[in-house]
Amino acid sequence: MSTFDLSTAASRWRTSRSTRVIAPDTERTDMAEDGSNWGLPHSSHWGRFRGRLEGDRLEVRPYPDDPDPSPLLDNFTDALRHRARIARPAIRRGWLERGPGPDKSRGTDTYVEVPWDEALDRLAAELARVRDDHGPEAVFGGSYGWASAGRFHHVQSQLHRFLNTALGGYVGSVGSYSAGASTFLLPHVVGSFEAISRHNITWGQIVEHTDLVIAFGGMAVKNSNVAAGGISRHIERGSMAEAAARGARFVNVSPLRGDFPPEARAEWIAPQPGTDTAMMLAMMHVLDAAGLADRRYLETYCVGADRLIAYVRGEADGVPKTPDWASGITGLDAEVITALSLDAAKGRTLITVSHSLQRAEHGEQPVWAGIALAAMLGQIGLPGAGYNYALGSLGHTGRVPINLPLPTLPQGQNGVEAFIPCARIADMLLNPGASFDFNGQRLTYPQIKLVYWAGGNPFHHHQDLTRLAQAFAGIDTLVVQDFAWTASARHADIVLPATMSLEREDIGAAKTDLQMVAMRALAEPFAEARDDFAIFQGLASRMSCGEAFTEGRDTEAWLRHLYEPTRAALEARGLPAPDFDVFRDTGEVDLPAPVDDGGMLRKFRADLVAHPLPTPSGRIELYSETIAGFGYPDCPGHPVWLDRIEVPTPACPLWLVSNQPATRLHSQLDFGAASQASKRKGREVAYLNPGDAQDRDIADGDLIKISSDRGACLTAAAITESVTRGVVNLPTGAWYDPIDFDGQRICQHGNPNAVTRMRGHHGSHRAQRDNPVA
Ligand SMILES: Nc1nc2c(c(=O)[nH]1)N[C@H]1C(S)=C(S)[C@@H](COP(=O)(O)OP(=O)(O)OC[C@H]3O[C@@H](n4cnc5c(=O)[nH]c(N)nc54)[C@H](O)[C@@H]3O)O[C@H]1N2
Ligand SMILES: Nc1nc2c(c(=O)[nH]1)N[C@H]1C(S)=C(S)[C@@H](COP(=O)(O)OP(=O)(O)OC[C@H]3O[C@@H](n4cnc5c(=O)[nH]c(N)nc54)[C@H](O)[C@@H]3O)O[C@H]1N2
Ligand SMILES: [Mo]
Repeated sequence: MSTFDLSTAASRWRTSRSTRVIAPDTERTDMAEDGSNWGLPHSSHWGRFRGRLEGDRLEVRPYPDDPDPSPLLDNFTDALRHRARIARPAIRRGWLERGPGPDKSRGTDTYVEVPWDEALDRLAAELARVRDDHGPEAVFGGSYGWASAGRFHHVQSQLHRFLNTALGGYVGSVGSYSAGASTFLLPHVVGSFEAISRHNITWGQIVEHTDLVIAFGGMAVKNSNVAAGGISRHIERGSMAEAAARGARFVNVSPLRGDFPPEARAEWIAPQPGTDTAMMLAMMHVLDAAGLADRRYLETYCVGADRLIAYVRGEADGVPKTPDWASGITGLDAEVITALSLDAAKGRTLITVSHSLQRAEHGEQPVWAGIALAAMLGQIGLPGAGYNYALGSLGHTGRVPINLPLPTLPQGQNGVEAFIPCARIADMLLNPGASFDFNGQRLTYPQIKLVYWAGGNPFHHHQDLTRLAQAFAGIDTLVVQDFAWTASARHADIVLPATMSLEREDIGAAKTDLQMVAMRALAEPFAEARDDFAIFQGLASRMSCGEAFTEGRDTEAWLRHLYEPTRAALEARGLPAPDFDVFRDTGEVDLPAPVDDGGMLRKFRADLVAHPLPTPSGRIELYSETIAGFGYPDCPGHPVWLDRIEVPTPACPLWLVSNQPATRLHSQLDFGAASQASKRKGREVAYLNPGDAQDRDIADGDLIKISSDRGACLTAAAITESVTRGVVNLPTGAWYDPIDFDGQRICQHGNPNAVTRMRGHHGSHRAQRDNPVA
């Protein structure tokens, strides 16, 4: 047994090394003639590639047919043998010495490495203890997170299957941090999240038809770079360039200029964060006053337009929602709002609202108001026009999903009924037995003793991390299974080293990708790391359910088994349907491109009697009796302007925008080359406007502290005109590295969730990430 102190781990992994990703055109010149026998195929959420091991480094070449490969591929190059990897199972000293139980030293304790057999024996015994003493409803296995692209080793599926088999179930979670409010709002108002965000407007329609795209929250290609399960071709930048060349106009409504690629030649309108609903209501006011609201569309296809228009005119509350009124809230010139509204009525206009807007306070409102604005323009259901929720937020949008079975690991039956919306993790742990509202239901928080996290990083993704640490201090046992010593691993009692996807065989697939990819093992597992499947197999056999968990299959047998439904479906359609060995040898199989038919909203426009929407009225609900019936003061029956609960004050005068990082996927591979190259002196960079910098005597490159009532973090300052006045932009994902400083717990690496606010919400739930800071 050896011991080591992880308090120094954070500085150890922060070393950057130089690497390169070979560009696609360089690639073809030194490859074999057909380009196919260099390295082995693999895939990730940020793109397909081939890889070849050169010593400890992985040489990576993007998929040659990808027109715009992601810079994130660079993060793989030095990852395999990086010292941030977990080498052996490790147990927190306090847990080893004192046994399971509440413990405030989670996050500051040291670890003892143990052999696999000992780690699995102890964990199996602890799982059995909690099950037998408290039942499976004392185990939280929601385990929110992105994990890796491979569909068999998808670790949440593996974990859920294991917990169902060994315990009879677990407390799970619903929803996502991505779309916590919109996922539950959209079905009440217009239709499912999939129908409105996915099978709707495509990039092809925009290239061909759209005159004006008004994108609330922008369409940053750094975001659409990414799609869960994989993405073979990044078409977003090229599509925007093509549309712009035809004369399409893009308007970037965002605090950051960089939320569109330069190729789109977007105009930039920057309202203060959290005020978009006021801008949208004022746009409705302009259309109504100018007689440009499409009365026929509103009366035929919508319900509740009159009530909403009465509110817009001020008949309901005495406040007409004019551009002047919105100017005072958004900080925009009234003329800018008026001109944009009039332009929107001139041609084919598409309104989009990104995920980011609904992740803030009153996040239902801009999603719903965006629909209302598009309904007033009367174009919902036309090619390239109307409304598409979150188009451009991920690589899944703007593409029609494939209607074909894809590999998925069966998870079995969960016998536990209790669940939480995923962002309620800290609320649940701190308030067992308390009741809370969710989407019209009243639910109760269960009493959790053991949390098992695999494939997600709560000390990255949750808000108010000081409070999250307090929540985890109260449970008996925290298990984290990951390939790297993340902040979550450093708070865990039992840490199990998993392989990276690069070290195992798998199948990459996504509903919005036209190829399924054989992900080949490119390297031997690091140190004693084991595949997630093998870890659960080891636990299941100790808990007398090994056979039920594996069904007698090893990895190879599972891959063949999971491939078969797709192959059979291809064959049934008379398409090339190679058997598994051919698929693995060639590295890919083509899936049939679905028809771009505009989906549900197009059909609804063509015939609303034959194709009503799945809402109570069958129409678009600009007023919803269902939502009004919930009686939530912060989400009444139609979209309204509700001010932010925390507004800038003299003590916290700036607004923090903690958006998705351009150089990694969330916190994954933060130690990788692309991510490290974006840091300054090992710290995450915060961007601010020259005016705001000057007011505070901040020079480019200075070390700055960002703080709120909840906590603080240290970052390097970068000064840029691309951030609007009053806003500081600190992308998320820097590994949380807290120290005690001046009586405060602060993150010395620049994780914005050290300062962000967490607020659950009646109608849905959300993790708020925009709030005032000093
Ligand atoms: N302030 C702020 N906070 C945010 C956001 C924001 O914009 N601002 N965005 C939110 C959103 S939308 C999301 S989706 C979340 C993302 O939150 P997460 O999905 O939790 O973030 P990731 O960093 O992707 O975490 C994945 C973890 O899984 C590990 N992993 C990867 N592959 C494997 C595997 O094969 N096996 C095992 N065992 N582990 C693996 C990785 O090392 C990593 O630690 O963050 C949310 N939090
Ligand atoms: N490279 C990379 N790409 C990713 C991810 C990643 O981690 N890295 N994560 C993926 C995931 S899981 C998701 S869910 C999506 C998330 O997709 P989004 O939530 O759309 O992504 P963000 O980058 O947080 O936000 C987009 C932009 O919205 C702007 N914004 C913030 N607040 C406001 C506001 O109040 N009003 C307006 N008008 N604009 C505002 C910010 O300037 C921000 O850059 O991204 C995906 N893509
Ligand atoms: Mo997300």
